[in-house]
Amino acid sequence: MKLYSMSGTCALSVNIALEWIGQPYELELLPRGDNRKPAYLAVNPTGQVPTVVLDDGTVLTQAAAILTWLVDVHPGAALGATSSQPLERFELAQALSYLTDDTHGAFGPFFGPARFLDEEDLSGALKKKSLERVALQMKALNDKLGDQPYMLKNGRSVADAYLYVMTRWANYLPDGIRPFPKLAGFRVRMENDPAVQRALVAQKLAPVGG
Ligand SMILES: N[C@@H](CCC(=O)N[C@@H](CS)C(=O)NCC(=O)O)C(=O)O
Repeated sequence: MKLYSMSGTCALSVNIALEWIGQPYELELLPRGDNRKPAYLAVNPTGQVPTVVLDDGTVLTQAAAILTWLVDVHPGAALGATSSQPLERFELAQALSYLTDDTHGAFGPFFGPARFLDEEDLSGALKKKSLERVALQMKALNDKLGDQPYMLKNGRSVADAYLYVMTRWANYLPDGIRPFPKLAGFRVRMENDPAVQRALVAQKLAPVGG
């Protein structure tokens, strides 16, 4: 199995999940820009990461779908609910939808204002607005986490791998993660995990602390 990623992106979540699972995998860390070159577009025409290519050539895209698939094919790793627990399964799907759509989406105009408007002089205002939405997302995630160690009440899951990436991106907020103490504690907990540390090294990233 091969994971395509770019340093600092949401594909780190899949890398963390793979480290939790502990089975061998290959990682290709694309330099920024190579994801829009023909070689990678032939693998994933959207040019986005993560992409997972299985040994038989099957191509898997979309972080939430990849993470759910990993839960299913590695039940022993206990990274989310199995299909025999419909309500737990729902909670995992709900968490991944929220993170990959609402939370990741809130960052969209901040990371790429030109995708949303042509007027360069307005991009500062758009980025500010984007971060306001991010702050609302972080507040909701902070409240949801509460005193739980992980996002789902039944324990660690692939949703935590993705939540961790979002908490790293929270550093773009003017006050960083400081206004969200539960998320700050979660981030430290994750960074104390040797599997997360291995994924960070693989992705050429440093821990960011609480
Ligand atoms: N809906 C996709 C979004 C993936 C996505 O936005 N990936 C970003 C990195 S976090 C990316 O590849 N950006 C590079 C680009 O679009 O050129 C998913 O969940 O996998």
